Amino acid sequence: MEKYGYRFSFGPWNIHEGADPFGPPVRGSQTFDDKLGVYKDLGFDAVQFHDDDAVPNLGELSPAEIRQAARAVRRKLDDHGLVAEFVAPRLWEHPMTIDGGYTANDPKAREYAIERSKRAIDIMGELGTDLMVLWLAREGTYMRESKNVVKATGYLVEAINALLEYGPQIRIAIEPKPNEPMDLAYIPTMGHALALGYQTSDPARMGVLMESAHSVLAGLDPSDEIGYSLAFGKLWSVHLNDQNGLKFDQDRSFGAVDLRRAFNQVLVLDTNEFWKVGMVGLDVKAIRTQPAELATKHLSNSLWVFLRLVELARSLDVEAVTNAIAARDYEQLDWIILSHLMGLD
Ligand code: GLO
Ligand code: MG
Repeated sequence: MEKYGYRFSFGPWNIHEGADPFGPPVRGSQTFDDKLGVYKDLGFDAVQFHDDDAVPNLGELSPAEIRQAARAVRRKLDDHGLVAEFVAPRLWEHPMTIDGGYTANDPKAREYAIERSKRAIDIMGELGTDLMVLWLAREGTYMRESKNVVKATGYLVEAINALLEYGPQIRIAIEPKPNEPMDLAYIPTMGHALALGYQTSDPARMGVLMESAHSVLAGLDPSDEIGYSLAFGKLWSVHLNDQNGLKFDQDRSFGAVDLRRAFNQVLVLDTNEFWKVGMVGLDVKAIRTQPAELATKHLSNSLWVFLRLVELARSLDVEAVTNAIAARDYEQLDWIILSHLMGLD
């Protein structure tokens, strides 16, 4: 398979049991080891981790034991010829993070969130990755008046500074999302994430991860969100997927809803040589009704769509595009793109 220099990743949560807020699992669960076994067959190179994907019982272990458990996971990765792309502290399930992690009103909860994130940095060291991803799931409000946004923003900067100091080698990529689980998230877009990074003690080690569905939920265009952060040299990873309008976060297969929107994401990534900078993460979920034995097709389909769109990006008639733009013939530009996507040119 020609991969044009791109490396692909996903997380264990992308092979899932299909539970949603209104119903139980519809597929049996697979062990982490089972999941590791399918990465290469599906064409993937790297694993994305939550801290507890790597060390499930980390709450019961000492820091030394957590490191030891992470070392065992590293050996499994090595055995499969895989690497870790990033580790993300899961700050949205534990009772101490019920009201948010870094921005909780309770100082003990904020301390828990920072300490837990330090353990994630320990795990990163053992797994051999310098990248931490912060999806700030509960850093926001269900009720606007319940937190002080000015204070909360300060808490976010303080927490990140503490992590940058604890891990002098690490880089942190913020994954913005405007809502879900919260009504209103504090860091909803690339612009918010970038600005926060520049406010920390070491802006050079602060970047972003763009997820297509999150950009759509924010009412923004994913390719512009990608391009904006690329312009600052700050796009360090992506979660490509698709999203059918403003509703629950769907994590549909890449390109499944809007192929042209997917093409534009690939076009901006590819023309800016993203393969040299970061991996292509596919944060996709099989739809709930997919039978268990077929519940990895969303991953391989997304990867294939990406690679096919790379080919289409590279074979786009740039001269025809330039001429159409020069003539301000935007109907022609529309046609060039659509006919290219439909294979008519
Ligand atoms: C949810 C997010 C989530 C993160 C993952 C890594 O909406 O997309 O899947 O990407 O937890 O931090
Ligand atoms: Mg994501």
